[in-house]
Amino acid sequence: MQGIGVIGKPNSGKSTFFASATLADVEIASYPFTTIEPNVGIGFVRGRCPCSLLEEPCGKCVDGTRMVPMKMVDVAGLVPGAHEGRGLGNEFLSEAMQLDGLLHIVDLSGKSDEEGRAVPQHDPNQDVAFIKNEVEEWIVGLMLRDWSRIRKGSDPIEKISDRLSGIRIEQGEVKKALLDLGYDEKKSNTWDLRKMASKLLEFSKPILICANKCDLVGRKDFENFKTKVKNAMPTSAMCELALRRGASLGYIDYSPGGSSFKVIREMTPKQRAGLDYIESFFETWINTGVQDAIEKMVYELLGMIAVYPVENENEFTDKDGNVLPDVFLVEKGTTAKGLAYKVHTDLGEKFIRAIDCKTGRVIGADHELKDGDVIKIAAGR
Ligand SMILES: Nc1nc2c(ncn2[C@@H]2O[C@H](COP(=O)(O)OP(=O)(O)O)[C@@H](O)[C@H]2O)c(=O)[nH]1
Ligand SMILES: [Mg+2]
Repeated sequence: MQGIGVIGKPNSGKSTFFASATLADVEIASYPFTTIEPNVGIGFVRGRCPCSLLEEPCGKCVDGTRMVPMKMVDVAGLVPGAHEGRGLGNEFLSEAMQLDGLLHIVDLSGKSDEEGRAVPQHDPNQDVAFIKNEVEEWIVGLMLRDWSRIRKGSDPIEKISDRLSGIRIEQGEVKKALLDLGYDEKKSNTWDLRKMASKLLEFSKPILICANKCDLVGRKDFENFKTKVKNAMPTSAMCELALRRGASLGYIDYSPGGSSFKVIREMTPKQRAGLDYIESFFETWINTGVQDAIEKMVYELLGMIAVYPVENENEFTDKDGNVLPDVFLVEKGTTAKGLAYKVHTDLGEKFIRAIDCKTGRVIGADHELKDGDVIKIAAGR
């Protein structure tokens, strides 16, 4: 998995969202939850830890919840005309399109225009439309670079896939998109590149709308917004960041995705006022939505599952005795051998068989893995 990105216009809250998502006061295996480069960091999704099957807890999960790491990228702000290079839009779009899925952070408060400048009123639906437009036009531009060659002769699917391989859109996805649009290889087809771009995005680069700054509006405003943008989730990146900072500094108990927090250390009146704001936020909203949005993207829209490779099938340990040392996010449908390749190319090449450690059963190369599987891979020398 390459990771997920946050995109949107300037000032919608992308960096706040990214900072909150990549801040956690835990360090797991080789993944400190922190920023790798200014705009690249490690976030996580929650998973049920398989250590409940062991006599002793693994020590890496919190009450049975394991944080499964995943790369996140804070893509710089996109403005209208980005696909033509406005505001370095080309570069930013090309960075975003390397990723598996995108969270589009929309400013639901309506207090900033399409360029992120403060205004009294702005319709957030317009932002959903303009970002979609920029992303689609950028893909159209990519296909156009080769279009005369693609339309001539045979195998347009293969040629389009070639053109799009740089942004990791696979041949199967191109085929699915074209068939869905009524493409028929036996007939002469008319091509609507814009519709193709839209379909390709639908099948291979899901975009989830995060209606951010929901703390500044009421539920009704969100419901209104949602009538036009079906898959939107309400988020308050600012509240999530404050909560995670408070937790990492030891002032409060809070677990990401939670619906409350508990004060555990004395604080200044200013800090207290900040928490009062969040307390009233929780009266209207179930949670900040940040963790839920990430998990909806990873588990639902991208269809990922979390699997745990180990070396000892009874103890769930690696060769040094670390319990459940690693966890990988892989696509649904990944096989035992596929996992072996993800752990190490060598392990894939020398794969003999695997063991489903929860049941103790031997499984073959083509066995499809399930979420939460603990897998031992046996390989030759
Ligand atoms: N009230 C509120 N403000 C937010 C929220 N998220 C971000 N902001 C504020 O919006 C401004 C722009 O945020 P930033 O993350 O820098 O936006 P970016 O340009 O999209 O990266 C900052 O003042 C943030 O504190 C939110 O959920 N609620
Ligand atoms: Mg920013």
